[in-house]
Amino acid sequence: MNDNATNEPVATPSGQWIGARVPRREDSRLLTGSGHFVDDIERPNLLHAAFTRSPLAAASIAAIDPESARPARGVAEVFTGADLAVGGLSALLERDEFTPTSMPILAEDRVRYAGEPVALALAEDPYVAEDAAELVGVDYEERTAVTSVTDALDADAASVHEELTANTFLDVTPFDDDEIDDQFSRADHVVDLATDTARQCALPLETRGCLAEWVPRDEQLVIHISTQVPHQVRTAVARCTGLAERAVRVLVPDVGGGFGLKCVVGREEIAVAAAALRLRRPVKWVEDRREALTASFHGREQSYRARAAFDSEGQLLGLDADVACDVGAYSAFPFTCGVEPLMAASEFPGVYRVPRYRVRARAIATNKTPTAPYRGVSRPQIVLVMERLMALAARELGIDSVELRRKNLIDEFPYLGVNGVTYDPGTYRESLDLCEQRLRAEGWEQERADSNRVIGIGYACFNERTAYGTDAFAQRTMSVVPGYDISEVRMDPSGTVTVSSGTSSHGQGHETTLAQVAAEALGMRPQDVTIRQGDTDRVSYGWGTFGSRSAAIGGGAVRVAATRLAETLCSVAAGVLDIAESDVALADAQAYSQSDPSVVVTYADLAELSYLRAHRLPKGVHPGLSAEAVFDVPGSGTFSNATHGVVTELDPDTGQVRILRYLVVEDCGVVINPTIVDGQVRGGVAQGVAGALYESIGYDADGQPTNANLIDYMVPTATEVPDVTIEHLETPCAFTETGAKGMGEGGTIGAPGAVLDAVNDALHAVGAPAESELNTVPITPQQITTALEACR
Ligand code: MCN
Repeated sequence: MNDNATNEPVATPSGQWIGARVPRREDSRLLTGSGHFVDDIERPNLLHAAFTRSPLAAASIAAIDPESARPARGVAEVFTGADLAVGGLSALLERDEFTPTSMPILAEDRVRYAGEPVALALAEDPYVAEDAAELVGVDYEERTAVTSVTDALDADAASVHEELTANTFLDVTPFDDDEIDDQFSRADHVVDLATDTARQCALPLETRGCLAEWVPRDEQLVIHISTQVPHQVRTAVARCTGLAERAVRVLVPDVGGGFGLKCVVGREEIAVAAAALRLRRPVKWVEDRREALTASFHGREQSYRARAAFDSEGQLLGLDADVACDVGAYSAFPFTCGVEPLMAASEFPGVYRVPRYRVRARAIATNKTPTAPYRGVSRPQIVLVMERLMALAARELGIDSVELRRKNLIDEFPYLGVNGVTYDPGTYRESLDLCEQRLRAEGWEQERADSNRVIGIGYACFNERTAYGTDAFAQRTMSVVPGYDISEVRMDPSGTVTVSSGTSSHGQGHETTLAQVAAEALGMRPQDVTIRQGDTDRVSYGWGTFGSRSAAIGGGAVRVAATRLAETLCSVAAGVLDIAESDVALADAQAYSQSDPSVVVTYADLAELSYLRAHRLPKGVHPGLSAEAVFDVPGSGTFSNATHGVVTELDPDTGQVRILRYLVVEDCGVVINPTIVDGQVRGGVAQGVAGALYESIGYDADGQPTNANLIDYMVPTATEVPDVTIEHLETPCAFTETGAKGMGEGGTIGAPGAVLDAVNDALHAVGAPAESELNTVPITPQQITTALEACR
């Protein structure tokens, strides 16, 4: 609840800040045009950067001639890869099944996707820079492009990288079982499925961009960048340029979304940093939308061959899958091209008890844009596949598909999965029960029976592993291992607090939620706490924001540091008030005696004493009020869970899928800010619906992008995105400081599976034959009209 007149935050009825609907502090500046993004930064003497990009998907470079561009009027410099002479980016997995390759900052002898940067042109006028980039002469010798997994695995396929065998970066079978084939041959029911999901672009509203400048006074290369991972940008720039990390400072202004695409480091960003270092002039680059669609990172293009075995009662006996991910031309730093296959392999069993499991997962190279983690990373696909297998099995067994799911849900916690993962307690059954109960009560089945409308009701049950700590990431075998995070909490002489965090909000509202966490621990108001992120000089290291980690891990570090500062405040107050430390309590920005609440000192007085009149501090108490903490989550991380329930209506004339109802019942442990969590769920569902019904990046047989604009790449608008009703269940996490689990990806994870299930339920209800049901996304209007015609 908030006081509407002032928009002042109001605590929960029990006086807590955790759980309060504190209005997003960042919104007042973002909604009034006062946000400050990379492109708002200006510098005297600024050069604009534009990249010469390969028009071909696969070619050898016979020659690059920057001289054709250098003399052009207004051109300051043109760099080729050889001129820039910086090291490439290597994103490695330390396992035998992975073949390392390097991504040069500017291509020199080969190009491997249309849009790959080959040269960098710089000019004071951005249009001159664009023209100069076009003038760079590049002599290409076209090669055969490999544009699909099927092509890539063909025995006669051209090779994307000479180092790779069969165009395969990674081929792992992390879970195998000698008995699984026997199990399948003995099973009463086996269902199988072949499915593909389309390539998508995460498409943040703000494209990538950076401004790099050498600051002589600090002897630092300062990079202002739209990123999710400031410290990893620092590491990458330092490694490529040979600078010490101390000599690189990364600053993150407001960021207009990332969705995973900005949690890897782009080669363009390194090139801009290297150019600024070389020229000792500020250089800015802001990606245009076509570049964003062709040369930024993609995700989600995966093929599954999967089968599931059941006994006569519908108990799941085994799961067997082959996952091939089209990861494009390079392995992105730091997450590597293994991120999708490894996520799919480790998380596939999801919310179900799977006694036997085998999975093969591959990262296949093609002459297409490289991929990066995109919100949900493989989980939208594995949930879609699992839920589809459940629906197919239910049909074969002749039982209700919700009943079949319920029968197989994990219902005892902690549960050690066949995948070696420990699942902490959640509400797998309760969320399904509530979701089903709500939709049934709304009478959709009756509506369907009483009308000619082609209505379907679909569900997806899933969990979302969040708060991957160091242990969980170490399993991935990346050569850099994310996990922990660091926070510093500091009270200034006026008694207000600044928190520095290694996390990096880019739309999630951390300025609000992390302030709530600190305020709760310190006994003060969140509006008196300022959150600072995105400055690598403030925190010794941090892993930024991805993988739904910031509430659980970043919030953990904030909570521990704030609690330490609270302890210091107690000991200073005990000396000042001349009472026992155990008698001191903190509330409303005051320290007081519990035995006599009239004995009180304000934080402002304590802070003034601590900094400005330190000679009057009690003996043994040091001046200054600050504390630092590192927080990590052990083991497998923590799992939030949800059930999505969707009602769709199919239009037999146009093939349109209309979403009539979208219900999410979710459990992310203790909710720090329900308004923000609801916003995250809604945004996530919008992106999941985009994957289910609309978005698909196209390439032709030569590897040319076919829809790199926002007319042909169909991003859903407010008209297509449904209203989402959200119900919360709350199972506090036992090993995060606040009891919160992460949830930032869940909306995206559940939506494709739930929408597909609802569409197939509608087709089934009007008697479409089993073979007319759909298995792939996005679902197209043509598929719907064809399937409906099959029942006429
Ligand atoms: N939260 C909460 N209570 C909880 C859990 C979360 O109040 N129990 C709040 C958090 O404090 C935070 C937000 O919800 O303000 C999301 O928290 P969390 O689940 O920890 O996720 P992260 O903050 O680490 O964000 C990452 C996640 C991911 S992986 C992607 S991708 C994503 C997303 O968040 N990209 C986004 N949400 C996005 N939202 C916007 N606007 N833009 C993006 O690019």
